[in-house]
Amino acid sequence: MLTMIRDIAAHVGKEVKLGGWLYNKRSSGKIQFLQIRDGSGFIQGVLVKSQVSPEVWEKANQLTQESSLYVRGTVRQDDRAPSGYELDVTDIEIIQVADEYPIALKEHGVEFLMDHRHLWIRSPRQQAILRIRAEIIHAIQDYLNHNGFTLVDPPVLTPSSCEGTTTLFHTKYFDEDAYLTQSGQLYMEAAAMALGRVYSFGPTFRAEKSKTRRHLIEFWMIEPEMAFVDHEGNMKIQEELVSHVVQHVLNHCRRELETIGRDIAPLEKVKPPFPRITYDEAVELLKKEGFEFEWGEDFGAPHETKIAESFDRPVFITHYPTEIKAFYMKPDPNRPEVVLGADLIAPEGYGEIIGGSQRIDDPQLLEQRFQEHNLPREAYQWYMDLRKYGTVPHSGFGLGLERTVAWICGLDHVRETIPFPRMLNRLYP
Ligand code: NSS
Repeated sequence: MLTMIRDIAAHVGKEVKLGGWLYNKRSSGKIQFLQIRDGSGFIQGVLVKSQVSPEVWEKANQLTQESSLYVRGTVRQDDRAPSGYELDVTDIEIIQVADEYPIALKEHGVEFLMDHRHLWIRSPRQQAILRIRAEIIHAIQDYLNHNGFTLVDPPVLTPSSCEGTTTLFHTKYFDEDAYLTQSGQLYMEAAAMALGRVYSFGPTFRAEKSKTRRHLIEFWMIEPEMAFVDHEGNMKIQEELVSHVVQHVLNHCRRELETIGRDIAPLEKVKPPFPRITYDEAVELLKKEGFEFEWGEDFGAPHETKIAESFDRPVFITHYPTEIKAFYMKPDPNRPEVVLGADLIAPEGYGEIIGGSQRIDDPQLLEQRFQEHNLPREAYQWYMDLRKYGTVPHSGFGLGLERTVAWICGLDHVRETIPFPRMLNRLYP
């Protein structure tokens, strides 16, 4: 039976067997220090020449970076060790002496590392990020599952667009045209009419020619959709969800946050309620700051960063111009030129992490919007049915996982937030 490094505390004074890889090695001639990782953690193995057999000493000599091995030893508590424990090695079984490892323990350029992403993810920093990503997913599902939401999986192959036709990934579905999903939302609206409160979690695709630190071609989205919830109720759920996620990471990922050097002070402030400002107010704020900005334009990254600077937690920007938002967003009945929707902007310059809105529930208005947006009516017949057979007020939102991970981890690019990023110029590895 192998012991995992993460459980090592329970084995102090006992002999254990680990399976792992050699991360690094130091030697003083009489003592060898092997830094071993097994995926669950890191531990230093210590070999004293005079206390092990010549065979074991020789095996340790042969180990190169990332060589795979089984190692036997006695666990010793050592407060000076980073993990708090060391292993007094008694035996080594080499699985493979690794070829010269491309990612030596020194600085490498980003493109080189991206080309070796399949190996790069073994580094402590990348491991920590992937573990935080998994905890964020866990926290999101935990919150939604405990608040009456049912997980529903929308299709990936679709006959129509959700977020505009310019970023669709085209493919063939036998003889028909098909697209990779940009968002499961429309299907989630159908599911909300069946199950009340639902959410999806899956990959989404946008053929966006954007090469920014916030854009991926394939990214993962959490999309809750709720019957009988309006724009205000929608924002309340969002701020509770995001706060829950941040507090969960603070409580469960301290070591990982430390590994990546994240300053946690700004995260500790992330508690509801989040401030809300209207698009109009945001435009005023930008103008005061010296930006040239016309009402009706969409915000870019520099605008979002400037707006976020005024707040110490995520901020909702509400009531965007109807014209720049998706066809399904419900116009404000008191002011139809703006919508009952909001984007949630993360602090510290991380930009938009959520887009959400109340949906149009009136069949006539929806018909009109299809025409204005030039959408092929037949492909949306089923979506219209949702307004014919018991339409109700409903709302939902999409939380971009990678942007959320980038913000919580304090990373300057989304490429490190996903195991194998798909970007404008990258489909490999
Ligand atoms: O386009 S969104 O703003 N909204 C939707 O797709 C809605 N249909 C969601 C819904 O209401 N169910 O995208 C939502 C979020 C956005 O705030 C970002 O955090 C993320 O999805 N997003 C992206 N992340 C990474 N890369 C790209 N290209 C990207 N596009 C959106």
